[in-house]
Amino acid sequence: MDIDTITKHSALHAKPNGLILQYGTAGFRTKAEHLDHVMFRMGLLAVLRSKQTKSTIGVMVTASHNPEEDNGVKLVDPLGEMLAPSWEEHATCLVNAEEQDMQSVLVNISEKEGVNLQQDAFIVIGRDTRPSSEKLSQSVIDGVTVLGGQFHDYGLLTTPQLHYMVYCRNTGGQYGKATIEGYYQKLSKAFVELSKQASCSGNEYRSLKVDCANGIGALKLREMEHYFSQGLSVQLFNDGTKGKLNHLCGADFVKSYQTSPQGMEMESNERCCSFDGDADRIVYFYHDADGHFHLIDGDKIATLISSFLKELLLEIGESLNIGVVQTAYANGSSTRYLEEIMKIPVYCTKTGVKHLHHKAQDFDIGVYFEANGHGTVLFSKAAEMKIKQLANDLEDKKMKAAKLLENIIDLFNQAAGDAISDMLVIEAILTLKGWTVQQWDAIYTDLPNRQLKVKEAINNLVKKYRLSRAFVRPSGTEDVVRVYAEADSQESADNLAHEVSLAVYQLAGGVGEKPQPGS
Ligand code: G16
Repeated sequence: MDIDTITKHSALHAKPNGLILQYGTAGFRTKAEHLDHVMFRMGLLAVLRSKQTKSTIGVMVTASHNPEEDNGVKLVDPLGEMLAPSWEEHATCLVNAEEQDMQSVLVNISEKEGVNLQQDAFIVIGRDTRPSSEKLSQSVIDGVTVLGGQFHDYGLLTTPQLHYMVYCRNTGGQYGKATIEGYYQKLSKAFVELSKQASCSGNEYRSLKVDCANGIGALKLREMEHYFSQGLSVQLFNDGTKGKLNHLCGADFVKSYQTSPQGMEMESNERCCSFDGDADRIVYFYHDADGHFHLIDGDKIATLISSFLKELLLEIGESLNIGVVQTAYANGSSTRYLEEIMKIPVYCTKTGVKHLHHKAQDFDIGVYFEANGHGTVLFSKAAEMKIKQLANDLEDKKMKAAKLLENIIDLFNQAAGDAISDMLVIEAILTLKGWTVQQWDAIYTDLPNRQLKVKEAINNLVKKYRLSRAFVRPSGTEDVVRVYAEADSQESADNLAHEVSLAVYQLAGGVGEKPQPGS
């Protein structure tokens, strides 16, 4: 470690005085102008992690669903998962170190983690479309090179695409080719196969409206659409040519305010979906003939997918174990439906895909989705091999079901929740089932619920309402506290959410303010 060079470069990325940041739910996030030192230091940390794991590590510059003025950084571990918790602590320590302490913090981390400093390091970098992202990714590169790491800068990517690249590179290309072309080809080949299987059953070519949150999803979907256009035609809105990133649009807006995004033309009963700013979340929605808005969130996505997978397993007579992982934000109706009607076990983890991903690895087939639309499905190696073998060995209907499963496995991005991949999976399942969005929505009825953002702490008034739950937790990505409430009617859910918010404000000695869309 050449401390003089590190110190010299670090001075060019000086830490603002007194600024303390935490590695939150999904990395560091704050106003972009406060992040230069964070990026440089995460470049350094990525090199240490790469040397320790003898693997490629990913650094994604994005603040996902946050406003355009924010930015952030997520580190990606060798198998495409989120950074290990012990390294999150190192990240927080390094980012908050004063200049004069940088050397000792770096040495401490290396010693504690047994990093061989002579080992080669390789880092891959991606960034979203925020105006600040390009410069910040240069600061990451500065950190990587100053510690002698090699790197490949993929430039503009969705977050899940970077996770995919890391996974491919560390599995010797077995998972796929670590290029954007490789990603498009893998997913679209599986999707086109599924579309062919659907059309054999008489189901048709479809079209879908996509709200891209004015983010990277639009760019990448445009690049990719001709690969799968034989099975699906997409019409993009909020593609970044006019509007501001995540402003009054995108999955987080649609889910939080339970309303359609601005800038999208919708006919009644038309199937629409929204991505978030870095395209790792997706929610669906439509307006019915009476103009009522219907949200189909991550819970209903998990239900559609897990029910479909279970049906296929029953058809081929296989008893692979399948589980669904949710968080406390999951609507009570979805949990009841999965457990009581589908007889699929459901597990609850803390918020943050890293927790859900980890739990999902306990199953042959682990389906995980946060209600906000962030999720994917993990297949154990043994389950994948079994399904591939069955697709060869079985005959007739059973073989067809096994082949469907085989293609569905390839269509999921098993490294991370991925809006593009999830969209193609959902479209394939709906087409194969011959279902409309209304039929999907009707699987169960969501308990009315409300999620608010407030500035301070906690109380709950749950006992006053039927079928009610409420909780409050600090966000790990925004400077807010989130309030969630559900009850037997929308009016009760709204009242409960507001009463809880009010209690929080009173405890904090503040004055309540009802958040408005876009505030
Ligand atoms: C990130 C995490 C998600 C989490 C979301 C909100 O999503 O990856 O797991 O649900 O933040 O977290 P919080 O409630 O702590 O603010 P994204 O899409 O913003 O990266």
